[in-house]
Amino acid sequence: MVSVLIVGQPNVGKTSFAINFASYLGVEKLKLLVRQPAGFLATRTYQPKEAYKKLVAVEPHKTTEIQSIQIKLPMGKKDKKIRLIDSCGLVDGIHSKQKIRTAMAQTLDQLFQSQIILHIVDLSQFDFFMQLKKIDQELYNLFQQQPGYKVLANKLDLDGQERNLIKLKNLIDQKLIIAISALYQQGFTDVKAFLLENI
Ligand SMILES: Nc1nc2c(ncn2[C@@H]2O[C@H](COP(=O)(O)OP(=O)(O)O)[C@@H](O)[C@H]2O)c(=O)[nH]1
Ligand SMILES: [Mg+2]
Repeated sequence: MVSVLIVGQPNVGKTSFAINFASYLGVEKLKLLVRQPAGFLATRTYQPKEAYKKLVAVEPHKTTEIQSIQIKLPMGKKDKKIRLIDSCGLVDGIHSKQKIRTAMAQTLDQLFQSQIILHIVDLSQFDFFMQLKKIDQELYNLFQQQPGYKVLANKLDLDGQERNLIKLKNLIDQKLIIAISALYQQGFTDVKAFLLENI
């Protein structure tokens, strides 16, 4: 099974993308491996709406993280199974909480085991920073040559984001960018096409 890893900083929309993309691909029941607050993993079944309410957080690093969703992609007469993996947000520096440091280390491990990496950045954060954050730049430097790598420029639905998209296109190779709105399922056709080309 092909692993598709979703990475990026906290709050960029990784979980929103995972749930809404699965829903876009026709998954009605999301069977999720979810890490419980006590630390162990358990399988839970959710409808997309329910999953969204439970797992999308306004505050970063919600402890109950999705681990993975299995999805069938229609390929000709056959279906191809993929594993969509939502990861803990990566941040610059060393996080003060042990639990989050461990989760970040797991994400780094996953990075080198996944054929496809969807690196999500939040366009609306560009107002303040004008350049990629260090961790985003490092991910980009590491994986830009890899065929299964794309940068998903998220939150295109918010005001003024077209301008930030242009800024982003000046910073990194535009061929590697897909502009999306994880919330409104914008750009999902392109993401699906990219996956079909690479699995
Ligand atoms: N406007 C807008 N908000 C979004 C979008 N995607 C995510 N968000 C919001 O960003 C916040 C963080 O989303 P979440 O999926 O939990 O981010 P994660 O920490 O990367 O998993 C939530 O308040 C979401 O509703 C988007 O495409 N557009
Ligand atoms: Mg999340």
